[in-house]
Amino acid sequence: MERCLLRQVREHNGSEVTVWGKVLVVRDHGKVLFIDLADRTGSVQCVLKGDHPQFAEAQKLTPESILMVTGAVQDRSEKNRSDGDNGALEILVSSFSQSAAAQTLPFDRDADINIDTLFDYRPLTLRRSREQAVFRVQMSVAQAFREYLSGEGFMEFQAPAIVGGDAEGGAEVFGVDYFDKRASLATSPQLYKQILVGAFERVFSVGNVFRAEKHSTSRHLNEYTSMDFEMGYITDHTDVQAMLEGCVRHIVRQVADRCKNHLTVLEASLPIVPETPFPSMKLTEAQVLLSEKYGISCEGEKDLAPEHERVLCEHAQKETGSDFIFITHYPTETRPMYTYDDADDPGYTKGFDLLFRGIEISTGGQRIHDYSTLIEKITKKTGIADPETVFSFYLQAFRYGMPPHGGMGMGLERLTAKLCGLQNAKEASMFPRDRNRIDVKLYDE
Ligand code: AMO
Repeated sequence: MERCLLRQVREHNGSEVTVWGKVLVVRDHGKVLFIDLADRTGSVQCVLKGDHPQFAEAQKLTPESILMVTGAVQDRSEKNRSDGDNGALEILVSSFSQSAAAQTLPFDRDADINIDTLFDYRPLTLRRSREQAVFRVQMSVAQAFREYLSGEGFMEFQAPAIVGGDAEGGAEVFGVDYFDKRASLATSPQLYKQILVGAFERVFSVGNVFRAEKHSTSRHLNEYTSMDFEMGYITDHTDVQAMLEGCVRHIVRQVADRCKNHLTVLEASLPIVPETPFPSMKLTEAQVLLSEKYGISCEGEKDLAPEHERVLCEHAQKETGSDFIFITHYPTETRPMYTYDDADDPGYTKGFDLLFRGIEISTGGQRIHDYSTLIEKITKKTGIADPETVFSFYLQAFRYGMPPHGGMGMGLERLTAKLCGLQNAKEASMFPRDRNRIDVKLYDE
């Protein structure tokens, strides 16, 4: 008999179906035994009476075992009904066969577990409803990102992971042996997305990037998924901010629409996304605010500390009702070589960070498009006297006419974690890599 998905069982009330899934729980009452079975679409209660020829076999079934069940769909007795899609139904088992038996899980499926257990048993913890909800939300985020930008005339591309030179400043790259040469893993698709503006005008990518940062924090991964876009013919960084705002609005709307049940499982609340431009302030203004209103003295510092980002987000929420805030104009010296300087604000750049629920989720801005300005900036930043010797491939795009352009990169794990109310961005990575872990722990504490 053809497999009936559990979502469709209710369409067959009164007739026989064959369902195939995994055992969630077995409840043995002696004279009657219940098996809760789940597949990707839902769950259902299966029932066996004590005189069933396979009753003794059923008593030995363990959670997580894979079971094919054939039986008649019927209404549950009034007092046994529960909430949920198949809560008023059950399958009266005529026969079952076990496709795979499971050992006992090494943790309690529904309990809170610590982060090491979460990752030590990742092949199994991904089966928990909480983790399923996180990655369903994540899928909707990436899907909505693609939808929005495709609708705005952007073309998707796949960026290379093996690169010759680094875009973001050099220090934190993983080197790889590339035949008899040295190459590295890409820290971002930056140089490629800029090159592609010269060819396609508007491009985006969703792909893995690698950072050899020795951080052990709740926001850093050594491999993460970067959602990037780059667009030509802009006036300045505010055009990029406006595009990102539209994109974030679409993402949140789609998550709200498609992920109601998952958000409920996670006890997560949707963020407030303004329909008007998001609040935005310069770094120096933010520092004055932090100092004058919150007694945090950080004026003159080159960047915001995590604590500053947290306070600024709380401020934006309280004062403007927005869960998002842009901080613009970081100092030239802290930003990569491709960043556009603001002639009206010497020493500062036409770029931004987007903060959400206490953390930076995106960086972006206008880029230098003029060949000689770029050559000058690369030399100043890197000390390379003739940038053509190192960056000639990238520089071709600029020698042959490049429109004013800009773009941004957004970490999928950080955004997902904040939407789902997770404490650690690593929880929003199916298989996180950090200093201490590539699937298995690398060092004993
Ligand atoms: P940046 O290096 O700021 O900018 O990264 C952009 C966004 O990527 C995420 N992110 C990370 N997520 C997890 N672990 C990490 N180690 C990590 N590092 C960064 C953050 C961050 O805001 N090329 C520029 C982007 C651009 O200007 O287009 C870049 O990569 O969410």
